[in-house]
Amino acid sequence: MVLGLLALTVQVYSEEKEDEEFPLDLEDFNESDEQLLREMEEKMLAKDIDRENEIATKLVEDVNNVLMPVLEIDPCEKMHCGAGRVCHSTGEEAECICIPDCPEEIDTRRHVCTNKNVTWPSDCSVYQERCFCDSKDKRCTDPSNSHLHIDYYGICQDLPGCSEEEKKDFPRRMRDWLFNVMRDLAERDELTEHYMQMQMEAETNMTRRWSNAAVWKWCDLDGNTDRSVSRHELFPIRAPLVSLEHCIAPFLESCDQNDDHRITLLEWGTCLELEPDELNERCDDIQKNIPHLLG
Ligand SMILES: [Ca+2]
Ligand SMILES: [Ca+2]
Repeated sequence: MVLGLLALTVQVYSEEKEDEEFPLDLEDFNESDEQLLREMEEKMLAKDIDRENEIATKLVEDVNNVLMPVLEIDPCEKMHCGAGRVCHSTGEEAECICIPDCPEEIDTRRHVCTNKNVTWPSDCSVYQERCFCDSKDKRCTDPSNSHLHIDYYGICQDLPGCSEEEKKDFPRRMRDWLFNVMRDLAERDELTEHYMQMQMEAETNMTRRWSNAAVWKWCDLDGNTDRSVSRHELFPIRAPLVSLEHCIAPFLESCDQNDDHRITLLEWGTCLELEPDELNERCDDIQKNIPHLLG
């Protein structure tokens, strides 16, 4: 869903060209950029759905285990393999193995630039290589690649710097952007009830306009719900945008004010130039809701 930020913004932008306050420089975007980001968004959304399905499956299992014994199950059905891995079953046993083949990506926007500043043909190929090197597979091309990760999408390039003036203006553009993305998701009915209410509040209460969107995005990024956003958790907002919006990387760096590699809600609010007392930690945690579902 996070990857949709830009795609959504593009869509809103095309509908609201007269809005001069609109953030991010998207004039250079064409339909195929939009299509690409939309697909990336769907990929992320699918991951969210997977997580929800996992929880739902677990609930059903718990109920079924009480009511009836477990019938024959595909051993891979319950396996969740990490990036670059797939489940492989041999009868009753299941294990995660390195993905044998990655789909070929011809579109250079789907290539990725790694932390070693080397362009790889796809995200899949990076995760596959890491898996090979992690598991000492002879297909690993360089043992140090067990720490390989994606820096950003697109081929490696000299990224233009973010000028002082742009840096100064960026928090405002980011606030606008987050608000517009949240509004767009609400219109498409893609927010949970909890965030839908926060969005409505943002529409009607000027003091909540920016802060609710900021809180929503921070909660959304905090995948493991430990109430801080790690560098890893910034990936969905950073990697697809770095080559398109050159101020996003320095902006995100500046958010971790105490340099402990985690962004607290207060730090997030501060770098978006919001007042601390406007920030209430109002995350909607699916996990936290489970006890209620069970009654
Ligand atoms: Ca976290
Ligand atoms: Ca910090």
